[in-house]
Amino acid sequence: MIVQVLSLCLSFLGMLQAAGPSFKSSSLHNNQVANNDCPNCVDDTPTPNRWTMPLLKLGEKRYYLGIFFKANYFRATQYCRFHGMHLASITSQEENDKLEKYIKDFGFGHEHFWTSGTDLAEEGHFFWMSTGRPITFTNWNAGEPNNFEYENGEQENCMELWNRDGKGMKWNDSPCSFETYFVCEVHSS
Ligand SMILES: [Ca+2]
Ligand SMILES: [Ca+2]
Repeated sequence: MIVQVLSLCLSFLGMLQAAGPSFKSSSLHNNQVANNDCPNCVDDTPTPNRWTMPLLKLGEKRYYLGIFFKANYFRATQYCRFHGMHLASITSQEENDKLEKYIKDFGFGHEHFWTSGTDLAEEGHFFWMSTGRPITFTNWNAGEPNNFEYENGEQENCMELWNRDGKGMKWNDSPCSFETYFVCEVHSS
């Protein structure tokens, strides 16, 4: 019995030795630089990115919904840029309608969403921060933009989507410090 167990152990060790070198060499090959001075670091050489985000496809444009945390206009901008995107622009009724349907289908039709629209540079002149282009197609809620001024003196200079009247997700200028969800966009070309 003891001989049999020893025999099994030896053959198992033999398998480990046989498998060892190939495992080690590929591991070293991938992490050779990082392992020298930082054993726990991951290799920072470019590798294919297999991480994907759920995106609404619209021609060359893709929309991403930021629905996992609320952020002010600037932090939302930063989040989008960090992931290679911009806060959204909406340049046609078709884009507006499909984005609205996408948001409603997610069950977020009652929420507010930042776009990249802003008149921070010049009061009353809105443009898309994502593209630098002036706004041509418009979809404001009635009476908007109204540049409402709050008690702390902040005015409304950032554009959000908001179904204010139950008539769909139309546009509203809102204080940029307001924390809410947001829409990022990325162009596939
Ligand atoms: Ca304003
Ligand atoms: Ca407003």
